Amino acid sequence: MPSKTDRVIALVDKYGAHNYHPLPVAIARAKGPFVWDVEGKRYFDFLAAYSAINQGHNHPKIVAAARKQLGKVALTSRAFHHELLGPFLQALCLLTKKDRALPMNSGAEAVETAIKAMRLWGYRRKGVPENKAEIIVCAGNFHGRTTTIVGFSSDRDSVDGFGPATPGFRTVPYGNAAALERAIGPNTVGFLFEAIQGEGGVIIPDEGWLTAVRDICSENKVLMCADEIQTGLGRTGKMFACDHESVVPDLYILGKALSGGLYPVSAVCADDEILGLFTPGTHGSTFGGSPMACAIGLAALKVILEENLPAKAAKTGAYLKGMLETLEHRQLKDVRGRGLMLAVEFRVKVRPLVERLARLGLLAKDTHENTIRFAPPLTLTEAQARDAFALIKKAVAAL
Ligand code: IF1
Repeated sequence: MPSKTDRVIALVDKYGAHNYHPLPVAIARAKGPFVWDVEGKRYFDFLAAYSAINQGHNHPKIVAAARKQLGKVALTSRAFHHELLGPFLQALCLLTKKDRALPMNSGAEAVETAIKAMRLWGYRRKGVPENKAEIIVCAGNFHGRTTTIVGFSSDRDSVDGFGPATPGFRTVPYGNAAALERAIGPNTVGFLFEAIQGEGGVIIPDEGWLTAVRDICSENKVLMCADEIQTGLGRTGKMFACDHESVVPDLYILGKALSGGLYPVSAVCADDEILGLFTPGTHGSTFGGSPMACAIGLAALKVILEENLPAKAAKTGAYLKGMLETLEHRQLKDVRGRGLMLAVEFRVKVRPLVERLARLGLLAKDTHENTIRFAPPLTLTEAQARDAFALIKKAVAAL
């Protein structure tokens, strides 16, 4: 007799495109750092939807804000005003210390918006000839799945079969300031980067790289555009990963935890010199900045600030990283990360470890076969971190 999990999976296999290879776990409900599957088994969620759930699953204050908005007005389109957009945009500008914010839905949409903003600025403010704008990106990047974005990905799986690539992008090695400086030309309008590469395997650049990037971009009139969709909003132990070097980029791209996982909410934040260039009809989105998005986004930001989640991530992350560093295994290669954006790299494929952890009651995700990332909600307590580590230790011992 097939289990309930089997039946859930069979339906997806039968009717879905197979663009994922999920673990055989069917989640039925979630709360805080935990999820329960359809069989009633509890797991630590150490992926947190790739850092969209920094506030913990179903944070009561974010759920309450969504419930309050439901039944009132969920969507007006931007053809009309509504009372929550101003406060949400104001909250984003206060948080990022930027003049303006442009709300979108998915992270990729916000990245595309930032690309359009940098090109527009290049043509209107830097005098780059029309259609000649160049944006520099990093090898090992992950910025989303649209055809333009995958066109500048260095991950073959993301690119093959989806050409032709959008022109106007140049790739430099990650973390290499000299290579960035060499790649800048008269038509370079921006540098799009992650302050820590998530999908690249939690790759942390050398101390000083962010500062060097800031100087190079300022000196060459190139916009510094930080994709903080995964690293932002407390994940790395600071509000933004750029804060580790007190560097302020020209554009912040936010997403994921901007909604606490309840709804797709993303945004680009930048000064008037950049976002002021969008005029009516030059950009938009049906759901971007909707009453529901703003109600949830406001509550999500409030929780991050009220519960001081960046500081919590720093403290609990250091505690968990300290325990991970006690792991002993001849195939263990590296423990790295900042805040609660942690990863353990092995010399062997980690999928068996991921599967064993699931059986023990902890959900995590491998990246690039040999690395397992640990990125729980930032609300994880130290006691919960200890319990979770006990499972990790047990699974590694059996590897
Ligand atoms: C998948 C990866 C993570 C992101 C950064 C933009 C986006 C993402 C730094 C786009 C999204 C997600 C997408 C999801 C899995 C996950 C992911 F494995 F794909 F690469 F987190 F590392 N910038 N990352 O991390 O945001 O459009 O998805 O809202 O595509 O499988 P999105």
